[in-house]
Amino acid sequence: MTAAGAGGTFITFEGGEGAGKSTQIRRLAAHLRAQAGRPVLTTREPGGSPRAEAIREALLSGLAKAHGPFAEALLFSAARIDHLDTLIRPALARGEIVLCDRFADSTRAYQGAAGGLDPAVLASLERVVVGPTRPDLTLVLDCDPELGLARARARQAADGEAGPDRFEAEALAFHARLRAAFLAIAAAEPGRCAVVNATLPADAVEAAIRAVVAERLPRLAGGHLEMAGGDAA
Ligand code: T5A
Repeated sequence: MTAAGAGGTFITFEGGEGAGKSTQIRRLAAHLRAQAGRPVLTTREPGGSPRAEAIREALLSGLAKAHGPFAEALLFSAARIDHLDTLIRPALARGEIVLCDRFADSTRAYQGAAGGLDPAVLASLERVVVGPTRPDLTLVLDCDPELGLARARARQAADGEAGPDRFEAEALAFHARLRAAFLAIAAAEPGRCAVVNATLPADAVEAAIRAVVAERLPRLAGGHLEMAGGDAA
């Protein structure tokens, strides 16, 4: 049985803005689809289900900002509850591999360490919201926040998107606290988390991620998934 408490495997990607999470999720999903021989679901937070995507709009447009970080944490949690109930847990129960772009560590880092909420309160909230559905592996993509924000800006310009969203618009000091928070989470939970140097070119980051997955979840990425007896994680 996996840490997520089901037959599937739950991998989350975390890190600051523009670290390359979306890019690397797409690449790992393609690799695992070819190697693992079972369905791979990619999803994101906030969002991933219709009701959670509606909450995402309110959060990233800045509509909820005036209510303060605790209200924002509650909204991220409400989105997470629906996402878990309607998408993640059913996929894990079917034995699928779920790759999620951000999860509960983002609440700890953004609303907690950078936003100033009491970590004990957030830990209680996380216990209620996430329950036993803990990631089997969390890949923390680490890079200098200035580099990540520049990448995010370049992508927005290329895609013709509007300016920075609610969190990208925060001061550099906020993003520096985020980086420290993600590294602290990884240091506190080394069995679950692995830090990947995201300043490298995308191909090198991809290779590093594949190496971590091969080491931590060997039967998943090794091309010879043993279905008998359940998941490898
Ligand atoms: N949030 C979220 C909270 O505050 N609390 C929570 O509980 C949760 C779940 C989500 C926001 O919500 C906050 C955090 C966020 O602020 P989002 O739009 O989903 O908003 O934000 P991000 O997850 O940060 O998404 P980004 O797209 O900004 O960053 P990614 O996914 O890390 O980066 P990616 O892959 O899109 O890459 C960005 C650009 O860089 C290039 C890509 O091609 C792309 O153009 N790139 C690289 N360039 C050079 N070298 C590399 N290695 C590169 N990798 C990617």
